[in-house]
Amino acid sequence: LEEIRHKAIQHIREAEGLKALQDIRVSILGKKGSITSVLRGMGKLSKEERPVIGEIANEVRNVITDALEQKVKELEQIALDKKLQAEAIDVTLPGRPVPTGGPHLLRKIIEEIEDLFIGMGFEIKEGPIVETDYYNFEALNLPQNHPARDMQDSFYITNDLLLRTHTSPMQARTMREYKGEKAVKMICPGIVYRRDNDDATHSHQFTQIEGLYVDKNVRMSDLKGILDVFAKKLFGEDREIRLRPSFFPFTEPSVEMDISCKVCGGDGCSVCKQTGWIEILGAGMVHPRVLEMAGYDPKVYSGFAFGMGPERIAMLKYGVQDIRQFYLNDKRFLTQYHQA
Ligand code: FA5
Repeated sequence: LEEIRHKAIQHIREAEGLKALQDIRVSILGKKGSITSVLRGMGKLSKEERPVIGEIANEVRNVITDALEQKVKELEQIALDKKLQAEAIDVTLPGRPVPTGGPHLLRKIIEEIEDLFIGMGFEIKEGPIVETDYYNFEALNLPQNHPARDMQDSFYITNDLLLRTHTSPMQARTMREYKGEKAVKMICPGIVYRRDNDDATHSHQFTQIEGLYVDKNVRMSDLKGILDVFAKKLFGEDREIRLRPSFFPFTEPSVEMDISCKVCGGDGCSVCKQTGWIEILGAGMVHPRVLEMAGYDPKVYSGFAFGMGPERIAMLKYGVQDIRQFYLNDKRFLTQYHQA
C-alpha cells in the first residue's frame, strides 16, 4: 500500500493534463484499480489483520483522492491563467484607424459656392444632363447653323438630343417654369460634356455652375457687385476682379471675368499663367431675345447670367496642377483634401 501511495503521488505530481489524472484515478481507484483490489482481497486476511490493513487502505485512498482533487484544481488554474493571458487587452495601445471616406474636392468647392449664393438669396436648381437641342441652343439665341454653335463641340445622342454642353439651358427652363411673372434668382450646378481634347486645363466632362437673376431693374452693376462679393468671399478680401468684353449669343453685353492671382505664389501658380489674372467665368446681361422666348417681357424685366467652371476654381484655390486629377479617382490625390 505504501508503494501504491508513493507511486500514485508521484504520478499525480507529474501529470500534465486532466486526461492523465483521469487515467491515474481509474488505475488506482477504478473497478480494477490497485486499491480496489487490495480492498477486495481483505476477505483472505486474518481477523487481526483486517482492521489494520483496512484503515491503512482507506487512508491511502483518501490521500490519493485529495491529491487528485488538488492537482485538478491546479491544472484548471493554469488553464484559466493561460486563457486570461491570451485574451488580455492592452488599453494603452494606439487605436487602429478605420478608413473613412470624405467629400470629393469638387463636391466641396461646389457646396462652398452654393452656400455663398444661398447667402445672397439665390435658390439651387438642377436640370437634365441629356438635353434637347432646343434648350441647349435655340432657346439661348443660337439657331440652327449659327456659327457660335462651333464654340461648343457637342456629343449628340439623336438629331434632337445631346449631352448638354453648358448649364445655360437651365436659364430658359427656369424662366419657363416661373411663367414670365416672378423674379428668378437661381444657381444651377451640374455636369456638362464637350468634345474637347483633354489636357491640363480641359476635360471632355466637367462641371459648371450657372447663375441667373431676372427681375425689374437688374443692371450690369448688380452683376459686377455680386461677382466681386463672390470672388472676395471665396478667395480672400485682397482679390480683385476684372471684366473683359466677350461674346455669348445669349447675353448682351457679354463679359468674361478674371480674378487677380499672384504670378507665382503658393496657390495655383501654374494655372495663373504670367499675366497675374485668370479667367474663371463667362457672364453678361440676358439677351432680350432669350427673355422673350422664355416668356419674360424685355421691356419690363432685365437680368444677368453667369457660368463658371468649378474645376478651374478649385485648381486655383487649392493649387491643383492638372484638371484630370479630379476624374482619376486616385485616393492619394483625393484624401489630401479631406481636411482642407
Ligand atoms: C459657357 O459655357 C457659357 N454658357 C457661360 C455663360 C453663362 C456665359 C451665362 C454668359 C452667361 P464657356 O464656354 O466660356 O461659357 O465656359 C464657361 C466656363 O466653363 C469656363 O470659364 C471654364 O471655367 C469652364 N470650361 C469650359 N470648357 C472647359 C473644359 N473643357 N474643361 C474644364 N472647364 C471648362
